[in-house]
Amino acid sequence: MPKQWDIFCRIVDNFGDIGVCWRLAQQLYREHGMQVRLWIDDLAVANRLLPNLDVQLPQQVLDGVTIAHWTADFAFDGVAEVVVEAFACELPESYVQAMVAKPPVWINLDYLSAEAWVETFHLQPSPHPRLPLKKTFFFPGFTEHTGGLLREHDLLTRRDTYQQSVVSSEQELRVSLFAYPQAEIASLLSAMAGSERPVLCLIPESSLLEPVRQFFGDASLQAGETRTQGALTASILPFLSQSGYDQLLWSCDLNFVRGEDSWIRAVWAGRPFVWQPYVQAEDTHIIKLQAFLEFFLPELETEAAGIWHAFHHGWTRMQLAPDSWRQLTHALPAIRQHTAKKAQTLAEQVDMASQLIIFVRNFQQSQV
Ligand code: TRH
Repeated sequence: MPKQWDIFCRIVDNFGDIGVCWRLAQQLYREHGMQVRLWIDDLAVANRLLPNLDVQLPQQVLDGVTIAHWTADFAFDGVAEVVVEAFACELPESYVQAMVAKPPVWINLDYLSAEAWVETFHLQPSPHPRLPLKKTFFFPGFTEHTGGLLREHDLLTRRDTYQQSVVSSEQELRVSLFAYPQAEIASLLSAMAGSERPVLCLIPESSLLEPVRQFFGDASLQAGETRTQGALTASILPFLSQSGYDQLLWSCDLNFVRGEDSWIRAVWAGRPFVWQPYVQAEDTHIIKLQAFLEFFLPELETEAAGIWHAFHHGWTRMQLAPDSWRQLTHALPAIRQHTAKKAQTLAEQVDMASQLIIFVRNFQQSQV
């Protein structure tokens, strides 16, 4: 079994690319004993998630993973046995040329989607147009015929222990909020302010801070501070570490998440969530949303499913219907039960890091 892995991560924008790559790198090292080098082009963004990263260093070891700065004058000391090109980030040309002498297992790790076509494209090979090299498309996904979802082997056990240790308030609805800044933040916060039940809304500091400041009419609002309006108490948290963010999700009655990685962490939290997909051209994100809801909602009782479906579409399309927040809060007990069950079922599938290991092993054997 090859042990040396190079993962290439180009941070397009936001935190999802590095969020996924870091989790994967960690898991390959911790759970499968791989030697992992993670190439990152933007150490400053990575530093938000990895507070112990030294952005000045060209190379460093963090939690067992070598992190190398991927700069314009890219230099490397040999090609790894397995190369992961995250999200079609395009490997440096010099690296690709060097791969020819001893071709590695070359994997393009794609974005997550619940769309049906993913099963067909998962593990399809793609020959290099000029060089005697071949890469394989690896698609994460929700079914057994895809590459699976990122999940550490002890994640649900740690979650259960944590959730049992937290006494939740019967009175207050505890919500975490992570979304794209163009979302209808003001409508949501004012619906929360008009709730029958007190709402504590926990907001990790991100690009959401600006719309939240506007809502409260207070440009000085910052991390560590709290504001109230009606039934709403909004608390700005510092941007959390990935494990701190997991715990936040585990502790809430409802989580607003976005993109790719926080979405799946919300699923694993087993608590109700509202997912806002990353906006893409030609409404591709709406297609992704619909595919996910079609996968996730069946077996939830009809009324709650209808409310949850409508809220997701309203939130993503930025057309929240006036009564949708009240309806959602009433449907939460049914949604909570359903999500917990769904997380348990999904956790019975082989996780993504293990599937990559299996693929690499099979690939090597087929070459002998
Ligand atoms: O930041 P994102 O919007 O990333 C997006 C998506 O991945 C999208 O698919 C991609 O195309 C685009 O980037 C380029 O959302 P995402 O995927 O949820 O990533 C956020 C990461 O940040 C995730 O790993 C969780 C982490 N996080 C923390 O560690 N602490 C925090 O306080 C918060 C709010 C998030």
